[in-house]
Amino acid sequence: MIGLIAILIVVLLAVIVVQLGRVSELSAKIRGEEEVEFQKNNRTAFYMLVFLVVFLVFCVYSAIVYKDVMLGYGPHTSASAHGIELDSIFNVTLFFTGIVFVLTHIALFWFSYKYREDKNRKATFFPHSTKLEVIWTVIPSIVLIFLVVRGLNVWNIVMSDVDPEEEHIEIEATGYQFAWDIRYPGPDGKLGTKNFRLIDPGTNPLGQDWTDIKNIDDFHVGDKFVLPVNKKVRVRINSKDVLHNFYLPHFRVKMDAVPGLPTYFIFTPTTTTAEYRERLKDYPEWQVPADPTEPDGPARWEEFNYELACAELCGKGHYSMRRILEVVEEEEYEAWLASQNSYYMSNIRNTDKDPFAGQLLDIEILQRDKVLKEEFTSALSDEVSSSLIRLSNVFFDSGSSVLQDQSKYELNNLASLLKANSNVKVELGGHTDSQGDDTNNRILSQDRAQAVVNFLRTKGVNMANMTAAGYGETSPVETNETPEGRQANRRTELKILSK
Ligand SMILES: [Cu+2]
Repeated sequence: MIGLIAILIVVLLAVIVVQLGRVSELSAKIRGEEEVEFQKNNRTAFYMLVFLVVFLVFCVYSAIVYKDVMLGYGPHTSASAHGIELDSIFNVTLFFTGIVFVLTHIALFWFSYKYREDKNRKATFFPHSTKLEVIWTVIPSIVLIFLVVRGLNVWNIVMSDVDPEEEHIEIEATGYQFAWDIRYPGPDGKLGTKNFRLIDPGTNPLGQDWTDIKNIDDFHVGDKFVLPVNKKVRVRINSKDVLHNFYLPHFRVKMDAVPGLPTYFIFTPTTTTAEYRERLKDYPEWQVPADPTEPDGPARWEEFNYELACAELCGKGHYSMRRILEVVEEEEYEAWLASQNSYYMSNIRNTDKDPFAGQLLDIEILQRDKVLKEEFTSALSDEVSSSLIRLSNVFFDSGSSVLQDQSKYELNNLASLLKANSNVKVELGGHTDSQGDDTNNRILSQDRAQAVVNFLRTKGVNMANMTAAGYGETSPVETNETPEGRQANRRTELKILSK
């Protein structure tokens, strides 16, 4: 063992001696080759300049060659109104950062050339320059202020909510693992209320409250949803489980779907699917067959579709959260709407989940919300003399003045109309059919009118603006001889007393 260590020490000493010899040899060489080294530095500095020119030429060239794949150009022009604005922000930012990119690269390579090794040059001591600091602070600040203000401006345009009076379509997208459930409001133009407690995967995936008359015509769509061109669309965005993201890349629409926190996005499609296909047709990459195994099949541009995707990595089935959006002309949209079936009518109607089971539900009732508002507004205008509005969705328990739950939606709507027009004075009139005792009918109708007034008061309508009147059976609108006629006579009416 000791022998082995002794041998090792001798070997190591030998190695050290050899290495020391090498070091001195090398240092002598360096002193002799200083000149060679100097020339090498000169050459490298020159190559830096050559690289600078080649690199910048390459950048400009690739920007020109690839301009069609840049946001906002050629086939990638936005298909929505606000998208054009968003793209222009990208491009303005690219313009300024492009200038900075070119200037800093010129400075970087020029300096490495200019300040290459020079035997006669001494380093300059340059601790501070106020002028330089002002320049490199003020110029970027001005550019940044410009970019931020422009960005905020566009952000405000994109994110401002729609005025409820403004014409628009409101749909709802609910994300879950792993699909989107898309709901349309149906002919009444209003989405019904939801309550997560009512969610039942089999019969009520969104938790729609069926006592809300607005839910009755709402319909759900499958893999494809359709929107009309040039109409403002507001999308309510929800999630049932984890974070998802409602992403329509061609329309520059992107918004998180957060469980428990409804979000929205408003956009106006400006290009139909057919127009977008026509646009793609001109580009070689879209002229190849859509299916490579079928060279004679349709080209890629013919098969193009707008896509809804989820832009939040939400689980292993994330990729399957895909839906197709078709943007069409108004008439085609109307035809598509008419071909859709209400979820309530096809799944809930007359089942044990239906609060209106066995009751008449004609399409006019579904339209009541809209009609009530229209009638109210026209009764306030001077041209119309009639100031009587029938409240067709106010129901009472048989023979009593207890309001049924399903009455609350129409009365809520009425309450908001009255609150918005606080100078309007109204009378709520109760009417019965001719069956039963006259006096009892008058008392019942008075109590019912009072129940409506009380309900409206709890919703914040000024008590001083409302009176209740019981007309009993004195003012029938139909004959009392038939059940239909009697049903029409049992009613609650709103009379506008002063505007
Ligand atoms: Cu997702």
